[in-house]
Amino acid sequence: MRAAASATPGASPPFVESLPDNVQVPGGRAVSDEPLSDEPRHPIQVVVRRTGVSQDLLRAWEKRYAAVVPGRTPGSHRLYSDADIHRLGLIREALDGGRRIGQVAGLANDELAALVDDDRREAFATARPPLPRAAAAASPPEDLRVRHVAACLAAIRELDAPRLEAALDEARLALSLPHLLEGVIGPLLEEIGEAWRRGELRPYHEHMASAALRSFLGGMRGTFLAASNAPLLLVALPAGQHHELSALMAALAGAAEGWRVTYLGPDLPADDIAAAVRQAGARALALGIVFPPDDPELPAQLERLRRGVGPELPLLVFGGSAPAYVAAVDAVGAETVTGVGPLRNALGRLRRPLPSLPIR
Ligand code: B12
Repeated sequence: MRAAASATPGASPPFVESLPDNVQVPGGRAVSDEPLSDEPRHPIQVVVRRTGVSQDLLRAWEKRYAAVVPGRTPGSHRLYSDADIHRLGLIREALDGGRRIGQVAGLANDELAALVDDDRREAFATARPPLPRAAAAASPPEDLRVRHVAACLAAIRELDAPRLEAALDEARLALSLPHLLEGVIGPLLEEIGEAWRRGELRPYHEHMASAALRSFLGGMRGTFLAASNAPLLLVALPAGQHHELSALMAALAGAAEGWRVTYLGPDLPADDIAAAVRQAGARALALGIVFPPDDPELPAQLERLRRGVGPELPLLVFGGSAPAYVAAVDAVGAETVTGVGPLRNALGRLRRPLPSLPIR
């Protein structure tokens, strides 16, 4: 069995990479000709890394849908087989293709593989390139997405935090991470903002929602385990910037991409962010600029930050107000990432070593 070359969580394209060497994958075939061992030998951390599915989601899939039934160690720790990992990869890819966990969790492997092959062939047939991560992330099934957003909004209107948490967990169970963040959380936050502006929601609704989302997103990050030698991503918001939820989404996307992530939070002066980058030896910095769009101090902060971290450090800027500072962002050689997909692509790119050029 050939180990997946870049087996960082979430980074590996559909599990093609882990198919045996003798399986040709022009359009990508999900069926494995080689019988996969049923011997339980992989702890949950390995499964998380190889499939990109978080620990919590794995447990939930087992508990609610018996998607796989792992073995147990004498200490009752879960142990998964190669066949389990293969199956979980199929399920994850089926979800990325827009299917629901309830629809696919009960299918046999060959049925699952046939579904996934169909999705690939369909993508191929319509001359659309096989779905890269970003594209897959952008389009959860509309009705499903809308239903999850509506369930969250209804709980917020009722100021019912436990119901909001349950609705968020439901969405998390049903959708892959990219779908959850870009299909539900992002649009939910925009809808909250619009309802607040229309006077339908009061600041206390926004505060309750923000608090629930902060712990939900923070909690999810803990389920991704980066390799100890994985590169470090720092995530922060400069002084005067207090809207941190997309920054928490950025931190989660970085963790799902296999980076070690340190989250510094909102409203931090440039000198402090730069000192943190130097002390921690960060390989990249993601900076949130959400509101206000007209802070006269911010361009100077970006300059100080660039001076503090040196000319080489990749600086990824995101946030609804980032476009308002485009000149200052360009001047410090920062890259604007407009969503979860573009951020993951940028992090994937930064991780891949530059190809060595032939010596002429
Ligand atoms: C939650 C929230 C709050 C919370 C913040 C809590 C917290 N800890 O973060 C609280 C209640 C504190 C708050 C306060 C205020 N808020 Co407020 N807030 C919001 C809300 C609803 C969500 C913000 C958020 O995190 N959005 C996350 C994403 C969706 O936003 P974004 O990062 O800008 O997303 C863009 C990109 O980053 C990208 N993207 C989306 N998701 C992701 C994910 C990743 C990983 C990446 C890389 C990119 C990305 O796409 C988006 C579009 O470009 C927004 C509504 C909205 N539309 O965003 C209003 C909003 C930002 N707030 C607004 C305002 C006016 C205020 C207040 C001034 C209100 C007041 N009078 O008190 C204060 C200011 C506080 C301050 N000092 O800054 C306005 C700003 C208007 C403007 N001109 O831009 C908004 C837009 C509401 C509205 N519709 O008018 N707010």
